[in-house]
Amino acid sequence: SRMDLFEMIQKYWDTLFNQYEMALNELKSDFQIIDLDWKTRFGYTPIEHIKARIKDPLSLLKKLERKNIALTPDIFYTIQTEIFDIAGLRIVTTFIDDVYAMKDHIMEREDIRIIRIKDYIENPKPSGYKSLHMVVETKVITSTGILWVPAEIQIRTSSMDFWAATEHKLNYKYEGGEIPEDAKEQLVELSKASFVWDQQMSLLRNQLLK
Ligand code: 0O2
Repeated sequence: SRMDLFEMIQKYWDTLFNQYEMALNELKSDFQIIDLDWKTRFGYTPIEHIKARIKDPLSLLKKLERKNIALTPDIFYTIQTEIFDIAGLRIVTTFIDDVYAMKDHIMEREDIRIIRIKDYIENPKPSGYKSLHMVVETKVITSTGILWVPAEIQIRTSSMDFWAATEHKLNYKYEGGEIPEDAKEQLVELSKASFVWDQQMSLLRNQLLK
């Protein structure tokens, strides 16, 4: 049953949790270094802030249900091979170009392998959600050898982040139920409006850099 599975997830959580915690420490530190490096080298860093999180068990359970993953005893193997966002890093940048500069940087790193990239800036979700998602494996060196641990890196501008954080809270209020159609439409409009800020800021940046 759902409850049995939830208990099982909690039991195995510590075992699973460790490698994701290691991966997150690694990723967090990687981008703090990049932030410092770009600041000192160019007097400018594209990073506004970085946020790291481990997916909580309830959110994992919901995702398993959403993906119709069978609740069999090999579930912990399945989790490791099917769910890539247990370790999550969010990088919030100043300008749209910075999102792609970060992406290019990540693609060049030897300690990060790219599994797949989803560009919800080019192709926003029906909700209006915009962000660049990179599913990666990050290199972790342990006492017994090298581990490549899956993680999801979300890269977006402050304006996209403001929209996503607020939309998430509004949706949370309606958890279980669907938020009204009219509210959904307003959120899509707000997403478009917030993108105008990003575009205008980019134009201004280009003018000033000339
Ligand atoms: P939380 O709280 O971040 O853990 P896949 O992993 O590709 O098989 P999925 O889950 O559809 O399938 O991947 P996707 O859509 O690339 O990324 C999901 C994550 O993106 C979500 O994580 C959110 O963080 C974010 N996201 C996606 N769509 C929206 C949206 O409409 N609004 C907001 N605010 N965020 C969104 P989780 O697991 O839902 O939650």
